[in-house]
Amino acid sequence: MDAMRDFLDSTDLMEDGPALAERLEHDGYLFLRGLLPREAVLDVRRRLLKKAAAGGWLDPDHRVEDAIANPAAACKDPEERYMKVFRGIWSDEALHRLRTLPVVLALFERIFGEPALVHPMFVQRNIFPQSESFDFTTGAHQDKVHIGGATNYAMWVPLGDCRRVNGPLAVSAGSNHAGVLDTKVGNGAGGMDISVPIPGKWVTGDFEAGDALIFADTTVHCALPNRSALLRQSFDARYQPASQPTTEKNLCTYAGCGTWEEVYADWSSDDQQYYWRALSPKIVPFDNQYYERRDQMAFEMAERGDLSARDTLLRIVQRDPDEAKRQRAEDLLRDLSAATAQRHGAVASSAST
Ligand SMILES: O=C(O)CCC(=O)C(=O)O
Repeated sequence: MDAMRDFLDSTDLMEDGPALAERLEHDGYLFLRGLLPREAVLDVRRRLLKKAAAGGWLDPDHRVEDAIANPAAACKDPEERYMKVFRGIWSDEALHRLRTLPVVLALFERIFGEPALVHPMFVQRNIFPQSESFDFTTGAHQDKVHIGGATNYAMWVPLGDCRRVNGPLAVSAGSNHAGVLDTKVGNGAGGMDISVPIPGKWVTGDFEAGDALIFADTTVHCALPNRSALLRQSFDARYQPASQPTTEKNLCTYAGCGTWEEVYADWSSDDQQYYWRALSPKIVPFDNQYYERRDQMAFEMAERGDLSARDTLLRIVQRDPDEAKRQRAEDLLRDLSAATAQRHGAVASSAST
């Protein structure tokens, strides 16, 4: 990957729906400064950092608002120690409301020329600093294989200022024209990275709280490594024309976060709960071929003792509806752990002789 250039700033087009739509189609992304009110984003940042601190994710020797990560607590989705803290974060009422702010809905309505369906399912990310023993940098991938349905667009928003050193997102401009590219097992978010040369030109930038990056479901994107001491927090939500079909999984809660009733249990108001039902979204089946291929690759890797299959196996255990597959993944995880323990034992005994 060459040194990355800065995003093309589309803020000056913000009010011009057709011009935004044309640029989004051409480059595969839009970088918009100050789309969301900075104070609203910072408020959510404060709320989520409090939950992260309560879960032990932040260094207790620093102020919570400094967001300095506790390296000893470094963990990642979908590990259970991550999920234990994450469930409370994902259900945060103010976080959910950021995705559906009137300014955001109006922007997508201008781009689509019709009302937008905001997928109820969205991702909130907590990326611990990269270290020798920990790395959860998002690899280069496309969202279409994960989201399915009609063409949809992600909005990626950092919860606070996010400089290059903090690990913001990067996109390959123009890669949206290449269709769905071949994939391999990946270890970052999503667990499915591109396995072939990536078309387009990589761009990234420094974000301030309130800035947003919008990109198509075939636009290849990745994150820069988090080379700072801070926990990088962000969310990515998806939008599509309300007349177009989506898949059932986009109407569900985030995997491992319980039912909508459980998510809404602590909300202060029921305003906007189940908002999508009024739009009666059209549902089409999810195309599972990409996950099936990834999972078969992960099984074969694990059978060869390749530890990099671990995150995919964890995802299968947590998310796959097929019990036989879940069982196979659990058995392989057990074998990998036993092999790792044996290797550590052998290293320790050779060091002591
Ligand atoms: O925040 C990240 O590291 C990954 C985000 C991402 O892959 C997405 O928005 O689709």
